[in-house]
Amino acid sequence: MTYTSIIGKEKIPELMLKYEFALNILETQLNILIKEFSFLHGYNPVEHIKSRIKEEASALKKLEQKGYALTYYNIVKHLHDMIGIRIVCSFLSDIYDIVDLIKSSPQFQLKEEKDYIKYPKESGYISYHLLVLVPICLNNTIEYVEAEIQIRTMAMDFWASLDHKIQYKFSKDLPKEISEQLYDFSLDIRHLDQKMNQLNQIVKLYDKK
Ligand code: 0O2
Repeated sequence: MTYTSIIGKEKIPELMLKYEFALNILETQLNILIKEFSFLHGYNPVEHIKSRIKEEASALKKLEQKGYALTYYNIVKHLHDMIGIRIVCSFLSDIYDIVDLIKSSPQFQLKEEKDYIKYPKESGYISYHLLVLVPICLNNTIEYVEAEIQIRTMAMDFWASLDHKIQYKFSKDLPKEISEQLYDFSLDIRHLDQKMNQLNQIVKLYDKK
């Protein structure tokens, strides 16, 4: 698949620039929010943050997988994760602290929320997704750009990274025995996260003593 096959491709460079601006704003806002949280609570719930703008080739592949024509319009309308930020936390409870923090901040406009922790995907995928609208000012007008924030523990991130690698290797046709094993491993991850979270509650009691 080539870049030249997109309808409206002349508008893509400007779109990519908008994504870059929006990502810069989002990263700054999130960093401030998390630093303030750490200052107030004396605890930083975040292990690390990763961000990316989806490359054109991946965007085209995703449009094709979703059955949409390769157009500029469809990228804007149907790809909600062109801007992606992943916040990796230590413990399960940290995820909900971060989610509450983002949702209660007036800086973020929430568009959608997906709790794949309570309702894991069929593959076994677990994470918390927030879709936010980032305001950017261009030519004296405010435009809202969508961005997906994925919030997960290190254990969930470990599973998702390896799952992604394996899925990529097999393209669409993941053999059943492999998808079943991946699902089973995701159950182990969920169990481990719960146990670690319980242990952390006990550790917190020691802090209070
Ligand atoms: P990449 O390479 O991470 O960018 P929708 O937006 O609701 O129309 P979509 O896009 O499928 O549908 O939304 P979803 O499932 O809420 O979020 C998509 C992203 O979540 C994926 O982006 C992955 O990052 C992650 N994800 C979802 N399901 C899985 C899974 O089964 N395994 C892994 N490893 N990650 C998953 P991309 O664009 O698919 O990939």
